[in-house]
Amino acid sequence: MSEVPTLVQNNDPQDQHLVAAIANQFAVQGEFVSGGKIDSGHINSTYSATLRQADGSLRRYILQLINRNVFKDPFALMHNVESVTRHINDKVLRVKKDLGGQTLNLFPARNGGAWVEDPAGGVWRCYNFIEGCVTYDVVENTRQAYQAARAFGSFQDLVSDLDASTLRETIPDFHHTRKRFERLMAVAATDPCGRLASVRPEFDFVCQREALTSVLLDGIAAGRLPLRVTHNDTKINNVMIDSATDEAVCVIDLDTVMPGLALYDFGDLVRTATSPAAEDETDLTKVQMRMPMFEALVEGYLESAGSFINDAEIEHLAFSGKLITLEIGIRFLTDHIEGDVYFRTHRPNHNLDRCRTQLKLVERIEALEEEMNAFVRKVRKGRH
Ligand code: ADP
Ligand code: GN1
Ligand code: MG
Repeated sequence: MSEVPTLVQNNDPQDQHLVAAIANQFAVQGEFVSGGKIDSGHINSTYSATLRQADGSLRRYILQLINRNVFKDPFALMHNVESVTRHINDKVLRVKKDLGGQTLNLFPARNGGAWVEDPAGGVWRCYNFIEGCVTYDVVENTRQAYQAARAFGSFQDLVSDLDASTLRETIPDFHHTRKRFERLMAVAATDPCGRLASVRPEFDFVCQREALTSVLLDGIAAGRLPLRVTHNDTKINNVMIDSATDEAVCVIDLDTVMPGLALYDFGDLVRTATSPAAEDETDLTKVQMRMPMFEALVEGYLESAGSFINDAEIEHLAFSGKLITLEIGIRFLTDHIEGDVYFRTHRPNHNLDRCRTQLKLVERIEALEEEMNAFVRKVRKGRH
C-alpha cells in the first residue's frame, strides 16, 4: 500500500541554521540539537526542532512559517488558532480532568507574543510535536479511516460551543463552491499562461457539473444546513495517527477553522481517504472509490457527530464527497491555468496532475453514489 512517510528530516545546513535561530526566539527550554523540514502540506513551511533538556532527554517542537500569500492576515489567523487551541484544551481539561492524550498547544515567543516575526516579515509559530504518530497521505486500512472520521467529528463537537463571532474568516468564501467555479471561469477567460487549450477535457468536465456547485449553498439559504464551527481542511494528513495502534490522536492544521458546513469536513475526508492513489498520481486507473473506506468514514463520523448533525446533513454525506472533490479539482485547475501561484508544486503540471485525480474520483463517486447513499440510509435506520 502507498503509505507516504511525511516526516522527511534532512540535514540541510541552511535549514539547521534557520530552525535554530527561530527556535531560539520561542519560550522553549533546552539546547538546540537538530532541525529539519517536514515535506508535507501544500501551504505552510513546516520544520521540526529537537532540543536537549536539562535532564538529557530530547524534546521536539514544530516551527511553522505561515504562508502569507494564502493567509493575507496572519495575525487574524493566529487569533483563531489561539482561541481554538485554548478552547479545546480548557474543555478537554474540564471534562477529563487531565489532558488524557496529546492536544495541540502553542508555545509563546520569548517576547511574550504568540508568534515571532523574522527580518523578512515572515510570521512563525511554535507547537508541541505530537509524538508517536504519523500522518498518512493515503489511508491504508479501514481502521485509519474510521479513526480519522471519528476524530474530525469529535473536533466539531469540541468546538460546537466556541463563539463563532469571535473567529475571523481567514480565507473568505473558502468553501463557496459556486464562487470557486466562477473564479475558474474568470481565470479561464483571461488564460494568463496560455494553458487553457491543453486542459479542455478537464475544463469541460467541470462545466458539465456546474449545477452541483450550488446544492449545499441552497441548503444553507433554505435553512436546512446549519453553519457550525468546522475545521474546513480535513484532508487525511491533517490528523495525527498513533503509529502503533492506528488510533487518531490529534487533529492539526487549524488555519481554516471558521464557520462552515459539517459536510465540508466530511466531504474532504471522502476525497482524501477513499482512494488508494496519491493526490498527484499520474496513473488514473489507480484512482478508486473504495466502498469499505467510505463505510468506515460514515461509521466513524456518525459515532462522534451523529448526535448533533441533522437529517439533511446525513442525506448529503455521499454528495459532499463528490462536491468537495470537484471543488478541490476546480481549485487545482484554476491554479494550473493561472500559473501555479497558490499551491506549492514540485514538478511541471503538478496542479494539473492533482486536478486529474480529483476529477477521476468525482467520476468514480458518481458511479457508486447510489450504493453510497444506500449504505448511509442503512446505517441511519439502524441508529433510530
Ligand atoms: P500545511 O498547512 O502546510 O498543510 P500542516 O499544519 O498540515 O501544514 O503541517 C504539515 C505537516 O507537518 C503535517 O501533515 C504533519 O505531518 C506535520 N505536523 C504539523 N504539525 C505537527 C505537530 N504538532 N506534530 C507533529 N507533526 C506535525
Ligand atoms: C491545502 O494545507 P493543506 O496541504 O493541508 C489547502 C486545502 C486543500 C488541500 C488539497 C489553506 O491543504 O484547502 O483541500 O491543500 N489548504 C488551504 O490537498 O488552501
Ligand atoms: Mg495540512
